[in-house]
Amino acid sequence: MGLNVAKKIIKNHIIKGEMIPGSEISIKIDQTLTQDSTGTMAYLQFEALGIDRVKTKRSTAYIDHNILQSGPENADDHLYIQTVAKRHGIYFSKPGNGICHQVNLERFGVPGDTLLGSDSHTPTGGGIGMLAIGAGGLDVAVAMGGGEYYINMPSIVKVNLKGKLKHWISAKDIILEVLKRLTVKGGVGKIFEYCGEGIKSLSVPERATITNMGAELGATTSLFPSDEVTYEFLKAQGREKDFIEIKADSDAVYDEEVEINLDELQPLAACPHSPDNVDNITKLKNIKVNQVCIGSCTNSSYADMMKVAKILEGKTVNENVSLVIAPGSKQVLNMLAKNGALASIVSSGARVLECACGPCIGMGQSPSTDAVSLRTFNRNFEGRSGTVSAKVYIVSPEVAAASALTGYITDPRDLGEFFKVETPEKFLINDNLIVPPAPEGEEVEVVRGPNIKPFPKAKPLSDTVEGKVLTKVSDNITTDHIMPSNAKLLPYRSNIPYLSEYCLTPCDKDFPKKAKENGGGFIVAGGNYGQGSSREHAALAPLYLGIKAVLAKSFARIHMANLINNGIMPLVFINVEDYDKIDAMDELVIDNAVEQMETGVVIVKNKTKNQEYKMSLNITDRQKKMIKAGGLLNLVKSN
Ligand code: MIC
Ligand code: SF4
Repeated sequence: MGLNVAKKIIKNHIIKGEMIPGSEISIKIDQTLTQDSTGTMAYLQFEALGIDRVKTKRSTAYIDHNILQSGPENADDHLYIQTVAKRHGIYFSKPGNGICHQVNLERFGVPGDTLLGSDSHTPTGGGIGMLAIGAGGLDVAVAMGGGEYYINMPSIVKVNLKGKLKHWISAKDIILEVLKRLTVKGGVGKIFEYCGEGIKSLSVPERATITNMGAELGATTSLFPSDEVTYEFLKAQGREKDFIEIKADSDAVYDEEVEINLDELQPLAACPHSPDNVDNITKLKNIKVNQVCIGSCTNSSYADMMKVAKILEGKTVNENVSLVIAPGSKQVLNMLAKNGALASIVSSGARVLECACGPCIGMGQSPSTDAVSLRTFNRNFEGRSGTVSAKVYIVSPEVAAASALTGYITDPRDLGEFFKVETPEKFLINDNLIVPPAPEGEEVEVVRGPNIKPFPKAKPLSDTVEGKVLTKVSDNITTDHIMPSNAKLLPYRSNIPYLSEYCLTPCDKDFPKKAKENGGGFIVAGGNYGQGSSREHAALAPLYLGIKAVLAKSFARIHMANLINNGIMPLVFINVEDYDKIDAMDELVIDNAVEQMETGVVIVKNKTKNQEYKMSLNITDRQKKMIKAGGLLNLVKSN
């Protein structure tokens, strides 16, 4: 039986288990990446493992999320990351070099390699034929130390792209179409493998737009084969030696299939407040736009920026629109500066931001009250922009640039004559913002600023777990709700005590206070709890506040792993109706917790209502050991 691309890479990296969907496997990790807002924690955890040198082929620490430096906290964290990286064998990408996923694709991505990144959009690397997975910082720390990475073997979905994109329709519209069909829960436990005639006309950065937003499906990862297109991209990056061909066998078997006819695609937008709330641009045409933001790890490649520059060339941004543009990397910005496209952008009235995440993670450019903001980003969760009442639409760069000119949501097909931007034969290569690690054995002092506080460590599971339901939340709660990130909070990513004061406050402003007053307790949640970011802080802050278990209808993959890694039980309602029976402040107890946990079914007693709920703890034996030991760090150290 032939193999698909995903299975070929997994087969080459598998250490334990078998490739049977749903069963636990462990794989060897070739490369890791971290970014600054998850990186400090990941490196503190790496240090706690007591390993001197990373054991990966390449590990890179990027600074891209939090580079506003509105106080010393960011700069302190950057210095810590720079020095800890140098000390332990990790490459350091200085602020200004670009967004981790964009730079990794350009400079380090290798087809057929595995990449584990402490950022949920790590699957961007799937655009170059890597098996690239997002995870919590602790999993990445363990992988840096040479530890294998455990996942449940995903089922593999074939996404068969037929035909060719029509003029003004773009890669963004492909992934928005997938999201429209499958929703933000539709990818859990799956890998999306793109194939078919249609992939031939998609460049590596276009492919990466698609695999990047596979994260919004909740997927484990997404990927494309490594083919002629991949070779051309690597050659243009001066890295043809990194190329290997990886294509699915002609008789490859898949678990599911989705077919998309590119000829039929329309320009699309994800409407407020979810990436799967997708509609046709033609239906949204009269909506007035206040702000347009172009960039992010999804749409900030050279080709994206060139398309935008050409649309803006010789024109002026509408007087009622604030347009900001953040090229994804120094390479992209440098090329735009050299070929004059930057001049078109600037003279149109656009404001050019640093090559970083910026507004995508609420680091500035919060829209005005009730504003409509069009963004080429990947997430439009409520409040993520920093303005709770803002209405954020996710669109392609073409739609964004066209709308910035007219002041209304605009179909780019109305722009008139089409132009095509080709992948350049040679990208401008200058890696002078990558600092290599110190040679082995060389002394490096690791600098720790006062903002870096010790992270909370879980305790081994006790036999009786009891407490109150501190809050009850609904479906699709994101990690932005659990641990909000914005310009005020992002500087405190290495200070869990401070961050915990904001934990779950967008849903329940008194949550931290109640948790403290009651000495911790439980969270009750709906489906897909914890979708979005890989931030471990969404588990560490609850841990700090004494949360013992989360009772939910279902969990998002990375958040569930983060909870377990930090010794918090993710319990799933076996009878979904039980969710409705529980109220906030009910008193719950789990007797014989250790014994019950081993069986995989846990009875939670509601002392207030005199009821019992059957919960499943559908986790592997290794994860059970972790919960028992009080988290992954305790387990790894005891091994
Ligand atoms: C995001 O897009 O939500 C982030 C910010 O990049 C996060 C990482 C973080 O919270 O630091 C992610 O995607 O994992
Ligand atoms: Fe940065 Fe936004 Fe990409 Fe997250 S989604 S890595 S915040 S650009």
